[in-house]
Amino acid sequence: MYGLVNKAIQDMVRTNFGEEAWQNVKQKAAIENETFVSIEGYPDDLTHRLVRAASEVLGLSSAAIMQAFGEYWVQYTAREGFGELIDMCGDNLPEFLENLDNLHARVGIVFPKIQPPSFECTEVEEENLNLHYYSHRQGLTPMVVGLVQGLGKRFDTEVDVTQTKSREDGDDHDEFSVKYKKASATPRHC
Ligand code: 1DX
Repeated sequence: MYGLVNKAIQDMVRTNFGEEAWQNVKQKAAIENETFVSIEGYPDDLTHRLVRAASEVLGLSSAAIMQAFGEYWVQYTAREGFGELIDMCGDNLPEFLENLDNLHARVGIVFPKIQPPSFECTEVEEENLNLHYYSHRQGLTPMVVGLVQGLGKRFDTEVDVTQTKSREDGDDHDEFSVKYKKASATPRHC
């Protein structure tokens, strides 16, 4: 995956747990290079080692780390140069989820080595939809829960994400039931 992903993990660990925690994660993950370059490709294995090492150092499950990371990714990419891209892809949670493949297609024009997952929304209603997640990669599913929660924060929307199908259980892709409710406008007084 592109280095941006590893940089975001690094930033999350540093910001939330401090420099010492990050040094421990790096050591446990046996990272040789000092710094990640956003637009350079890295083996997926390195990302998995980072998640595993963070899990051990911080005493959280790998799934918890990935979920927290998904949520972090939304704000991190918004402030690390991709805010306009993200703004362009929707004004609310369901619209953004419907546009995810378009977002990745746009990134792919400039960074052709991206191997984006594919997301499809079905049964889209006022307050819920089914989100289908197709990925070239294994083991990142908990991150999707966090990604959707991060989008909820971004769009001021209460979300509830439950996985309803799993590749681990033999289904051909992962599926989530997403319930959402936009926060009502704060009343103003004159
Ligand atoms: F719900 O692969 C909300 O490297 C979501 O299964 C989900 O293959 C937001 F410059 C620039 C670059 C770089 C921008 F080239 C990525 F480096 C992409 C920015 C998406 C914002 C996918 C990252 C593939 C790298 C993948 C989980 C799980 C998708 C990570 C989250 C908005 C992004 O992202 C899987 C790769 C961007 C960029 C966004 C992703 C690769 C997502 C989301 N993906 C690289």
